[in-house]
Amino acid sequence: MTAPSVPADLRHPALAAADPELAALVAAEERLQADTLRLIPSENYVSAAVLEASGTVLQNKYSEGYPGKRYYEGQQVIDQVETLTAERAKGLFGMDHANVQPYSGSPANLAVYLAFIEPGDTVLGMSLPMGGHLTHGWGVSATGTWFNGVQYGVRRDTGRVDLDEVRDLALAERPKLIFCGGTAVPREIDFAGFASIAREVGAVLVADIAHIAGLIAGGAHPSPAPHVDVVSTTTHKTLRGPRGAMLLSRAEHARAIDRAVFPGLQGGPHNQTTAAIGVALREAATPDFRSYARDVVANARTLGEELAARGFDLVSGGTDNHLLLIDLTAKDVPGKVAAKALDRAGIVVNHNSVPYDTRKPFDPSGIRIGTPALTSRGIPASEMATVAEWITRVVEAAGRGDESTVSEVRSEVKALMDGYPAPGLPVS
Ligand code: DSN
Repeated sequence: MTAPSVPADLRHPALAAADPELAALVAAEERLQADTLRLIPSENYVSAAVLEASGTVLQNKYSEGYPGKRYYEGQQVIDQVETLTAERAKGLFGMDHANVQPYSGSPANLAVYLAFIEPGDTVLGMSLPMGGHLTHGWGVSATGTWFNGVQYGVRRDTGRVDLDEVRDLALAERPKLIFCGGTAVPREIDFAGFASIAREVGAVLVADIAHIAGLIAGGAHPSPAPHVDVVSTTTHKTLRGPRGAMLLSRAEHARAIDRAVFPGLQGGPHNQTTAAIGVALREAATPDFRSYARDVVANARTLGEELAARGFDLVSGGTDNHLLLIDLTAKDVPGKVAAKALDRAGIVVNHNSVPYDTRKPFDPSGIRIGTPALTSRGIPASEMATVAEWITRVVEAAGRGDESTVSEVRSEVKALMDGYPAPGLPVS
């Protein structure tokens, strides 16, 4: 790939001097993130403080093991970093135990399997095309290959999970592990309902809150803490931390979780990431973050209403959280065609399967959008009509091959973005 001709950024002088080619790529990505309307619901902008913590000398240190029980010396500081971060995680999410070492969401979920079940055992999770995650027992994932993945979905008429159906499946299949949560679930998760099913069949219940962790921390979604055995989450979505993950659990599962993460699955933790998670958790405990979480949901709800008013078909009819799943079948534009046109217009989304999709996963009928990143820029609900109008113009233009409308919207997007500088990025 040819590096774009972007001048080396003075924000990273050592990088620019040592490796101008990569410095130029970093500067180009900064420009792209500053200039575009980023609507991928699993992405965000971290604060300058989180960025700084991610780039510290903590990354120079090996520390396999846990605080006080390491396989390397020189842990005087690292032990404090990890303990502080784990304490903040426990406090924020109200769980007895926190393991802050998983490298990301998939290894975190794999550690849960290692902690609680054996290969061949049954796991019940939401199917990927219905909104679940690969690691909830989907066939092409190791979790659906090494374990017996049984999958629930959403009802065709409501687009929502039907707990009676989940219970029937659980009673028939007797899973040892149940996952609730997912990656394209626009509605509130009924943790208490899942817990009652898990108790009935004697399964360990895991809430995968990767998408909604920030909403839970900010009080904009109910907490799983009173109901579930384990909470798995990434730290970089609505929680607005670095790319990483955490496993939280009841006290009785602490040892099994810790042994599964290390030495079961991973080697040394990424200490610079641990510190940056700690910073994000401190930020997430503030009143400002509570307002942010509320605003994320308000923006998504308003954007959903504006899109529905323009003829878009929202799976489940709307949203309770940060995310909208849109079926473009009625617009007669495939999801990928729409996503590519939106990208050319400076509106970044991802194409996504919708429940009961008749198209293939790599060329599906839908797009998935969300409001965490735009809300981090301070873009208010009053701008959602404009955003919905841009999406409408571009998707309809994509259907008729009208590139000039796409270019017009690109300029309008850039103008709005210039008015709402992104955290952690240079101002234009
Ligand atoms: N991180 C998930 C998402 O984009 O929702 C995919 O693994």
